[in-house]
This record gives sequence, structure tokens and C-alpha cells, in this order.
Amino acid sequence: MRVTEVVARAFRLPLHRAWDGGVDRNDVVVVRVATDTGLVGTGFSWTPLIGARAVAALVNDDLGPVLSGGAAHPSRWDELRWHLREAGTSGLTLMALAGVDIALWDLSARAAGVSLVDLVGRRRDSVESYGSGVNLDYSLPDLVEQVRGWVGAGHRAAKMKVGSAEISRDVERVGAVRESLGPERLLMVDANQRWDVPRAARALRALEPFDPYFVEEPLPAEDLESHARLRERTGTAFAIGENLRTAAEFERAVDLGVCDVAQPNVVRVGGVTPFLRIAESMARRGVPVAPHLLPELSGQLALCLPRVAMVEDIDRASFAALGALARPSGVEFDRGTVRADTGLGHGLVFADTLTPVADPSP
Ligand code: SMN
Ligand code: MG
Repeated sequence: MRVTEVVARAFRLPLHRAWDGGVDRNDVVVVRVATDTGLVGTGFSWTPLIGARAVAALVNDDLGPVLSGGAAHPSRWDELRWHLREAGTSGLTLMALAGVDIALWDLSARAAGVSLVDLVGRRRDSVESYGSGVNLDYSLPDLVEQVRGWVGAGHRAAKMKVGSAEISRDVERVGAVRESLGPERLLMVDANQRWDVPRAARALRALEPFDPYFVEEPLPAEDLESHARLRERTGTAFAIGENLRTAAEFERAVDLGVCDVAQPNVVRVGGVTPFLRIAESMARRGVPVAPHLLPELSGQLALCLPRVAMVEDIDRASFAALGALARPSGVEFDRGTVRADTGLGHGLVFADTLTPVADPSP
């Protein structure tokens, strides 16, 4: 099976309610890889705000010509990454590679007549999911109402934002959420890199009575040494990884003792191929993986992971909830678990009515 055409297009998906910091949309870059067999694979890249058209350009201008005429197979990942090396080895490079890699996995599954889950290797039929919201800007009543919604929907775990200007505000909000959840459900907090070491130590000490299952990104993501210093000052587990990109970075985090739960984002690490490499490496080190965002693809991958924690059920921001899909994907979040019955490939068919990201030049 050989590649005949690669086309990437960037689309805008408005959020139902803006995330912290005024993020009012997600962009998706849909990648179509056609082959000489007539089979077509669909991949995607994703970004809350930055870089969608740049990613599409990397795919169309730089990956398409290398792929065309060659084998339509995800084993080409290292060759493609090498090809893009002058654009850097991380960031947008990996986001562009993800779009192509996901399409190549979709194609391989279609060619084999199986789902992506069965091609990767299904290890379980369901995985626990957790309610999650980007809610630091929410008023306390809105936050509590959001968490009550998750409880009503059957979630046994929830994640909320912390990192307010005043620690007392976090304490009040985490306390209210703990009360809504009751003592048995898991409560996770996500600081999105907002703290420094002394502040994180103080905040985590103040939040300890509410029994956080983990704290996510307490410190600047790339500064693993500061995580190690914080490690000496708190017993709370650390979940990190949404801003790490390579297996080497994840391994270093584990070696420093600062990654209790690993959270690779399948787009940011460069697609399914590197995601699975990271997952294997984490499993060997005894670290469970909780795939970050992208619930429809993360849910499928979680069914295959050698060691899995939970899947994030992001509030009203799945592709389905954003109206990005032409038909149901077959990935079902229900009563605090996720299952997948997608049919061939990954089952994600993007609607042909999406709004293109416009060229900003006059
Ligand atoms: C998050 C990151 C990026 C976009 C949305 C939400 C957040 C999470 O850190 O972990 O859910
Ligand atoms: Mg996070």
C-alpha cells in the first residue's frame, strides 16, 4: 500500500464555555492520507490556540512530498521525524507528525479489517474515566455545579484547577469540591505550572486534609529538578506529562522520582507510535499512564496500555461535544468508564461542515 496524496486542513472548534485565560476555541488539523489501494486514512492534530495553520503547512509542504510514493505505514515515524529535524525535534514538529502518524495507524487498521484498538492490542474492555474541567476562573457555585454534574453522571473521580493568587481561595474551592464528592471518590488537582517550590509546598500542605489523589503540573513542566526539590517537601503524588514530549523526558522524570502518573498527550508527543513507546517505557518502570485530553483517541489507547491509570473526560470539549464529528465515534464515556466499539480504524469521521481557520493576512 503506497501513499498517493496527503492533505491537511485546519479547522476551528469554538468551546461551549471559555477555558481559563480566555481560551475560547480548540483548533483541529484534519489529515487525509490517500493510497493506491483506494483506502484513505484520517489523522488529526490538535491545539487549544496556537499553531494550527503552521502544523497544516508542515504536513502539506514538508511531510506530504516525503510520504508520497512510499509505504503507507506508521513504521516510517523515525524517518519522518528525521526529515523535519530542522524545524526542531519537539513542539510543532511533533504535532505535525501526529496528524500523519494517526492517519497511518488508521490506514493500517483499515487495511487489516480491524479497529485501531484491535490493531494496537486490546487489553481490556473498559477503563475508569474522570470528570475534568478547566475551571480556575469559575465562580465557586459554578465549580460546585460542574462537579455535581460529574457525580450525577456516575464519575468516581474528578480533577479541578488550583493555583489561585491566594492559597486560601484554592483551599475553599478544593474543600467545597471534596464535600460534593464525598470521602470515597478521588479528587485530583491541577496547578498547570502556576507555582514555584515554596508556594507549591505551602499550597499542598494546606490541601492535604482534602486527600488529593495527585497534584498535576505543580511547577514549570520542563524544570524537573525543581520537582525533585518539591518531592522532598510533600507526600502528594505528582502527575506530569502533558507538556513533556519525548520518551527520554518521561524516563528522566521517573528517574528523578517526580512522575507517579504519566500523562502523555498523543498529539503533543507525535502520534500513536511514540505514545506507545512512552507507555511501554512507563510500564517497565511501574508508572501508570493517564492519557491527556483528546478523549476519543485517549479512550481507545487506554484500552491497550500495559499499565493504565484513568482517562480524562474533559467537560464538553470532546470532538463529539464540540460538534466536530459527522457520526458517533463508537467511543462511549458512561457512568465513569470508557469503552470503544469503533468499527474499522479509529472511527473518527470529521464533519465536512467545520469552519476553516482563516488566513489572517488582509
Ligand atoms: C488542560 C490542558 C490543556 C488544555 C485543556 C486542559 C489541563 C488538563 O491541564 O490537564 O486537563
Ligand atoms: Mg493538566
